[in-house]
Amino acid sequence: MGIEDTVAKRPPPAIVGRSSSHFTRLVRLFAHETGAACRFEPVYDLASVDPDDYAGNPALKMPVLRIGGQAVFGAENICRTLVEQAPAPRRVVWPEDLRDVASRNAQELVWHAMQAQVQLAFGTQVAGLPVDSVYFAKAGLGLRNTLAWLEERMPAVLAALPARDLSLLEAALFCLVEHLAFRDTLSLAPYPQLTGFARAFGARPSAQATAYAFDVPPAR
Ligand SMILES: N[C@@H](CCC(=O)N[C@@H](CS)C(=O)NCC(=O)O)C(=O)O
Repeated sequence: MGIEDTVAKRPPPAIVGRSSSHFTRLVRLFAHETGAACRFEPVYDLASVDPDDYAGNPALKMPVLRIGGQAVFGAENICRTLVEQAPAPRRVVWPEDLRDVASRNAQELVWHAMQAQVQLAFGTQVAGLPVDSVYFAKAGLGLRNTLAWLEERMPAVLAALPARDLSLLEAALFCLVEHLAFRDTLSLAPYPQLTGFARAFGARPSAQATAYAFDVPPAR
């Protein structure tokens, strides 16, 4: 059997994650934007401690991209892999292309807010731990402070971004803001700039094709 036959027999790339997860949505959005035909494999049980349920990720985290017999762990790694393998080049602004402190801080804070969402949702909703613990109270306050920071500075940061088809910063911010609404984490009323940005970004076909939803396991 020749190498072409081996490659031809490889399964198409698959994104392993959850339709309700913002990190997963980020990579699904990039897959759509880059024209990558990826299957989707839902992780139904968030409490599973079997790495096989996370495509072999020892951290027991998603998303994971199965591609060419390998597993790529983590949203940013996966986005980079999808762009590298895209049939047509896309101009993407990556974190290392951010040239000023405000935009670099914005990227850091968007990642932070996404992680805080995971902390709050996993801790209080999945694990059922007390919401009034200082662990969650501090995370909630840090999240609101972060959103206020982004609300004030994001318009100038976005205006200063280089020419692009897509930036990781904008795509991640969109997934964050829509996720806050989807999970009803807090009122978005104090953040009109952020919700306005999400409304505009949400018109992209990639955003419309990746709406949040809860995956339902097949009936046995
Ligand atoms: N650094 C990881 C973080 C991914 C992450 O936190 N994913 C969440 C879902 S949105 C997860 O795996 N949650 C399950 C858990 O925390 O146990 C990435 O960038 O992909």
